[in-house]
Amino acid sequence: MPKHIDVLPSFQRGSIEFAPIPQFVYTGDLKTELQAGLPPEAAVTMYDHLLHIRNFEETIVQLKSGRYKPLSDFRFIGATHLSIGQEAVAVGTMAAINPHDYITSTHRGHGHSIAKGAFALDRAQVEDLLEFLGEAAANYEFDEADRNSVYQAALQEHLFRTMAELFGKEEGYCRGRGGGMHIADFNVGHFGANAIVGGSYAMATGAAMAADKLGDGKICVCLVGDGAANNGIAHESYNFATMAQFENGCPIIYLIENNQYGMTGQQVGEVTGMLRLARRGAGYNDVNMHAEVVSGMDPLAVRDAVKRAAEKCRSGQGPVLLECLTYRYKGHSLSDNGSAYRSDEEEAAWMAIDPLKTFPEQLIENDVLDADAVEAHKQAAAALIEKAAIMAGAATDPDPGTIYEGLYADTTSEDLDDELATPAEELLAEPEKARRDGQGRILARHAVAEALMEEMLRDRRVILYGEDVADYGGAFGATRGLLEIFGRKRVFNAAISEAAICGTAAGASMAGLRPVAEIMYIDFVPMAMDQIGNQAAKNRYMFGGKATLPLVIRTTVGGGKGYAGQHSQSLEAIVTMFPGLIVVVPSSAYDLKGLLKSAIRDDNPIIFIEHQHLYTSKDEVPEEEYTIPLGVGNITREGEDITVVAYSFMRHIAEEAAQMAAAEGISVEIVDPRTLLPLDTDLINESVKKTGLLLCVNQAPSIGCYAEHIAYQAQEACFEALKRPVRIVAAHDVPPPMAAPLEHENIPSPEKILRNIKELVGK
Ligand SMILES: Cc1ncc(C[n+]2csc(CCOP(=O)(O)OP(=O)(O)O)c2C)c(N)n1
Ligand SMILES: [Mg+2]
Repeated sequence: MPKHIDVLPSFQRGSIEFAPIPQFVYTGDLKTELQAGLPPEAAVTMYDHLLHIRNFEETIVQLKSGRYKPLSDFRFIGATHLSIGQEAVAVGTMAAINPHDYITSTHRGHGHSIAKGAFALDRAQVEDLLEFLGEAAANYEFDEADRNSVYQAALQEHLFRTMAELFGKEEGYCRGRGGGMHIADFNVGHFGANAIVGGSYAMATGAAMAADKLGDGKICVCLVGDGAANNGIAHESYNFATMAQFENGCPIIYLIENNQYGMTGQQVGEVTGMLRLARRGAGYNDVNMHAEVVSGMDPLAVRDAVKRAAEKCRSGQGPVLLECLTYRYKGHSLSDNGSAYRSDEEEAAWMAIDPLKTFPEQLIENDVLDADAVEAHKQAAAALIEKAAIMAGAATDPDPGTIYEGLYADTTSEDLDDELATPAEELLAEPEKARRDGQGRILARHAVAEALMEEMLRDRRVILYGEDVADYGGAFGATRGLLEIFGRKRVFNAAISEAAICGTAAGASMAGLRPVAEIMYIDFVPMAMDQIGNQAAKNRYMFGGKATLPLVIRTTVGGGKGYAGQHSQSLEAIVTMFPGLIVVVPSSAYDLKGLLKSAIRDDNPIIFIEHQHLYTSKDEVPEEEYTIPLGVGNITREGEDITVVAYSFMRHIAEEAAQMAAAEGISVEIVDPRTLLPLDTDLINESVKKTGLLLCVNQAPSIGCYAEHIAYQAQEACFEALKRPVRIVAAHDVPPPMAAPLEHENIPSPEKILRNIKELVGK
């Protein structure tokens, strides 16, 4: 690919100029909005939703105290992070975006969820309202010919599903698997509240990136707290979204809902060095991320700012950073009354500009509603919430027998519509298969590139990114040639931001792409552990089985090169601790290609671990289409006396040992599980039952390694058949050392495996 920007030396004296960051530019009010064409009904709707949120949250206060009369016997469990005082942000934001636009939310996200769903219903046609109600329609009385009566039923159902989720009920938006801190509604682009502070930053960025690459006109609003804005992932995400290579910009609004405190840590004067967090926009691109400070106590100001920001995003100028100043009237949760770190004066000053007071005043002043009507709206909102709570109290507790439901998607992209193939005119170079040698063999790294190429041709939603994967072709050359064929829209270098790489892949996968991300060494995976373990792995289950995350994170394991502690670890076990992930550990070029193709087609988040030693090994790899199913192991050597389970490169070390054992008359069977999560226990245990002896080999230190799990499950399943206790050959319990003799001692060798085989067999 031709280089388009040369980096030439330039040392001109001067200073770096920053454009000013505007604050509180909105000068309007309800009067000017009405004059400018805001329908009075729309203003009333905004008021209604302010009331719904306030009432909902106040009901939680009552429920938690046990004094909620309509449900006096109900015991409310779960978190109580309430947004009383902050309603104008939720309402102003959702009033400004389209129903299909994406949002991500926070642990304090009841209001976001209520407003996102409610504004979507406001704009829905009768058919859509009926579809939303589904079978629940039978629970309501309404007249299909009267949109308003259908709407009232749908709104009631929405508030009920929200409350039911907080109550942990089957009818809740996430079937009670997520609760209030993880509520999501994929029907209206609500990609989830997040109880990891800042956890949604990268996912939101990925969703916006997907919207841009798919050209579907959507934007994403990433709602975060002031505390979240100080987390590392915030900075990685801002940088990712402002990468100059995104020529259309990234259509995301980072909306910091600054309620002045983290849990108790105060943003101004304590945990940051600046007055306004919007200032950070200047750190990421030359237009300050169009940053702006907005009154978060005025729903019209928020609506105005978000509307302008959304227009910027839709016209290719994203991202935008908005800071909305607001205040939570309650403590961090109901176990904190806020008095340890806040003054009465401060609380009173914010409450004096309460949107639930100022907005209805404006409605009355502008003759939109009279005082009686305002009162009637208050009563109506209270009645809706009360009914939602009563219905939620009577709703269904999940059946413990359903505990695994929603963990894995059982779908793939196997039956793909031809229209999703990459059109020939989009190809920048002729795609060519790797050149085979006389025996039909290719290098394993070429097998990886070939799998990627084939899948990118087959499905235009597959994109590839990571550190140095573009022009350079990846640190191990496994992506070489792909940029030339597919161009930078689909193959691009990410910043050195492992968390942002993995988190954006998760978000993009929820928004319609099928990303393949590369993390150069598995040693760097801990940098991205929240994104992998708390976000990608858990989203489907936490959101009631409603999210689909077809993404692959390719990474590598090394060792044996003297790269020492931080480039030689075998960390596969840490990703197996997160149910929801699939973990693949191929051991040959043939398997790399077939398994990677299956992984890309699978609808689950996959960690695909390639061993660096394999890249330059050769194997016969057909040019013809083939895939290898995930979760199915392989007997790579048949034997009678002992079973050795070994995966990835260790399979080859075990095979060397098996050959040496054969010379001594011992017949070794080798099982390569190929996938660790899920594990092909049937294949392993069948072999163990046949041989009566099991040795598990892996390259990780012995404590907590995956071989321990293989050993444990086998001794449980095959206890009767086992002649001796199961054994493990693993690395020593030290960080990988650099010096050759130490490193050699550390990594399981054929000799060490042979010694253990002989001891087990008794020879
Ligand atoms: C990564 C992480 N660290 C700490 C916490 C504990 N915690 C929960 S909410 C919170 C404060 C978050 O502050 P902010 O982002 O401003 O949101 P707010 O609570 O003010 O809405 C903290 C520290 C957490 N959930 N996640
Ligand atoms: Mg805060």
